[in-house]
Amino acid sequence: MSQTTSSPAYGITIITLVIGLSVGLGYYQMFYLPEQSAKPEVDEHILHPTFVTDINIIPGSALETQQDNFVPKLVNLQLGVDNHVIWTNSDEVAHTVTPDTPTEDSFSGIFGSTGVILPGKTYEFVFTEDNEIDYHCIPHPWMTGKIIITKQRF
Ligand SMILES: [Cu+2]
Repeated sequence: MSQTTSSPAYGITIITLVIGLSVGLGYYQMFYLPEQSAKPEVDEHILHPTFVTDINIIPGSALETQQDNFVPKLVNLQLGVDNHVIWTNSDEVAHTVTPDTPTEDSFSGIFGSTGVILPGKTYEFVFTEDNEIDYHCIPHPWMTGKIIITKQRF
């Protein structure tokens, strides 16, 4: 007889296969997949840089006639040094920090304030990748700023 379908060994093989597959699948779903979709590993120095960079939304920023609004307007950041940015709204009007084109940091997520930054409130973001971002304020599009993030130069 060449057919072994009825032999108990065949059944055991099937069971072993099924168990093996389930264990493999379980591992894939519980350990492999979450690890794949988890946030990338980012250097501690980049997550907690030496300095915080402050950008002030100065009083009167809502006025189109006023040249200064985001101060400083152009900011050069170095990863691991000063890539943690805090915008403070010192104006009496609500403003936004909105990138000209949608920008996402693979660790910190989507860049830009969700909704408005109320007077006296802040918006902060930790940049973890080199990038060049032009941003503006939605209610006052003449308010613009630029962030340039570079890797450490050593
Ligand atoms: Cu504004």
